[in-house]
Amino acid sequence: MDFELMASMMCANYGNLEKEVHDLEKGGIDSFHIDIMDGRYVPNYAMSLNDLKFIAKATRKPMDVHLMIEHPNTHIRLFLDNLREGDTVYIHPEAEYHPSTTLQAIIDKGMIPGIAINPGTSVETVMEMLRIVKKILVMSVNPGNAGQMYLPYVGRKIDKLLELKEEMGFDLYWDGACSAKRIQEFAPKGVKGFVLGTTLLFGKDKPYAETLKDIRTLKFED
Ligand code: S6P
Ligand code: MG
Repeated sequence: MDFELMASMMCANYGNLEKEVHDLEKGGIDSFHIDIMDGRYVPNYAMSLNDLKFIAKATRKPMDVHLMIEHPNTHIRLFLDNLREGDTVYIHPEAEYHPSTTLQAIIDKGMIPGIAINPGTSVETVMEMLRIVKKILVMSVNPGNAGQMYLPYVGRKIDKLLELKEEMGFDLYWDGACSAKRIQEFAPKGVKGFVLGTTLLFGKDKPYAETLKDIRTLKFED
């Protein structure tokens, strides 16, 4: 089964970030998920602009930038100027008065526009934006931290979004508490990619290449 795997770099070992990037790359990761936080939109800081710049320089793989910041339009240039065409930028629509303006700025720079949908945000409130964006990042945990528990009520929202994706023209991605079981359940339904954090990839006594191979060779029911 074909699906993308993104490494959640806030979970990486910052003692040797360059090696982390190269090990993940060698292991076959598809892109690097960068969780940018401002301590206001979410109660945490995690990664910032310098982390993004460092990782973007250390690899040719795509960046998958998840902006958990208030009013992203105010600072969107800082991020876009440090990305390459084809990289993805997600904003949280409720963090902006005019999210479609910010999405347009992302499109104008040749990057892939996305929105991240919180567990408590309903599909109906973002319906118009589904036509503008190319990617939807469904949060299956509340944004702000790694290592949280999966919120099972998100599953129904994913099913709803999967019904709309062809007509509206977007792909669906999973962020939060991603386990092998979730991939086995949701990849066959049509979720295109999964952000891997502490649940499956980081902080284990296992080389990244081995974990990634195990995920790629997971068994799926017919
Ligand atoms: C959460 C963030 C996520 C996490 C990721 C961690 O605010 O957007 O990208 O880093 O979910 O994965 P895990 O398996 O530790 O929940
Ligand atoms: Mg994220």
